[in-house]
Amino acid sequence: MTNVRSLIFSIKKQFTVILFALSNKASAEWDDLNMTQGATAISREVYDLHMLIFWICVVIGVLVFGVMFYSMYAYTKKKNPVAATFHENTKVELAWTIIPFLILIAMAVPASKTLQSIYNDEAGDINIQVIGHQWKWQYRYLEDDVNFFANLSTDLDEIYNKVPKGENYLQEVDEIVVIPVGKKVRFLITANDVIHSWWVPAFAIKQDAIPGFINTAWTIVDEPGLFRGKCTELCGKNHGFMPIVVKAVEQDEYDLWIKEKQAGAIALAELTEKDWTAAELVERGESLYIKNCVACHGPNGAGVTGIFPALAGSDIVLNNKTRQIEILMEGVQGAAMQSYAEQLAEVDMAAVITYTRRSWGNAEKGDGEIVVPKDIVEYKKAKI
Ligand code: HEC
Ligand SMILES: [Cu+2]
Repeated sequence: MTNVRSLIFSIKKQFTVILFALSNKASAEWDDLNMTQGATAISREVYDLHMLIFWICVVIGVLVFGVMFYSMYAYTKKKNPVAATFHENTKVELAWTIIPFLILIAMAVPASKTLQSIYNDEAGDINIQVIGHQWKWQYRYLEDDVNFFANLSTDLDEIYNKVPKGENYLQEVDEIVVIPVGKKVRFLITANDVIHSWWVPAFAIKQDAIPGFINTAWTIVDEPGLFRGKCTELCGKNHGFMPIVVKAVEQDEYDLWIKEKQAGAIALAELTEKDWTAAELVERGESLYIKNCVACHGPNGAGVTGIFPALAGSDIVLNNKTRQIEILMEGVQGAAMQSYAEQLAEVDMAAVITYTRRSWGNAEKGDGEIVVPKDIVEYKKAKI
């Protein structure tokens, strides 16, 4: 008995606390609970639709519950001992069929209009191919020949709770997608391995990325700004680790960015010609390893037993340079080990391979040979 009483008491107390908290919430905080308005005409349309339907539901709710509570109050057995009988009342039944039907149609009309504009797949002023990989996004600017991968840039120490988590924890990447404001940007979304989904709430874009299919989405952003999103299709171990960051900038800033990207690609190609020492390659390779390989092979090259092989002490990494290059260039069919041929320039490919051959005691145990960019160039030539 006392248990029940104390339970009721604690429920009452919590209820009062909740009511108190609710009544004190500023309206700005209420906005936090609602869907965002986003940054584009479409996203605002979606928001308005959401509010419209929400209020229709509120009105219906108030009416239905109003009638219900009123009846419960006004027609108690005491006040109204003999119940009315209106079984199979045709008029009432027609009314409660036709009225909801009309309400549904009325809601479907504006919703379909918005959906239609969302599904417009005509070419944009700028067309960007978006490719989902386990677990990163690749972006190809089709007109400008710019191509890069965006990897999660959150520090591993934050992820493993060794240091406090930063403001944009798991929402930050090393390469931001830049687009100009006021231009129609079309995204051609697909995937390389499993199904992913490209979601940027501020643009009201949420589109599945499916291997072998190209789904489109588009946006016109009005104002410069930084927008964050994430993969929203459960795609494996690091599904929560492939965020999206898009920056909308003025046209001249965009043009500059494209030029820089193109110049960067040329500079990278030139680095291939340089004579590299082992130390230089290892230095360059470390950050590339952390960015591209750590998710599976681990920070110390120890891998995950039974799933991802250790690179520390691996026979291939110790003694079989040729096979190692082949694995990195082609991937391993049917395994999570993908091809890095497109993701890493020759110099970076050589650097990351050399890094694994020289780290974690591998240099002492194996043949210690390094891989230089020319090896990769030659591998590519032999393939053609
Ligand atoms: C998504 C997980 C994943 C990522 C990321 C990844 N690998 Fe792998 N890697 C694997 C798997 C799984 C295998 C085993 C493939 C097989 O033989 O079945 C493998 C095999 C290898 C092997 C052969 C090792 C052996 O002893 O068989 C090397 C070398 C290697 N990976 C290097 C790398 C490098 C370098 C990177 C980064 C550029 C990288 N991997 C990124 C999953 C991954
Ligand atoms: Cu994904």
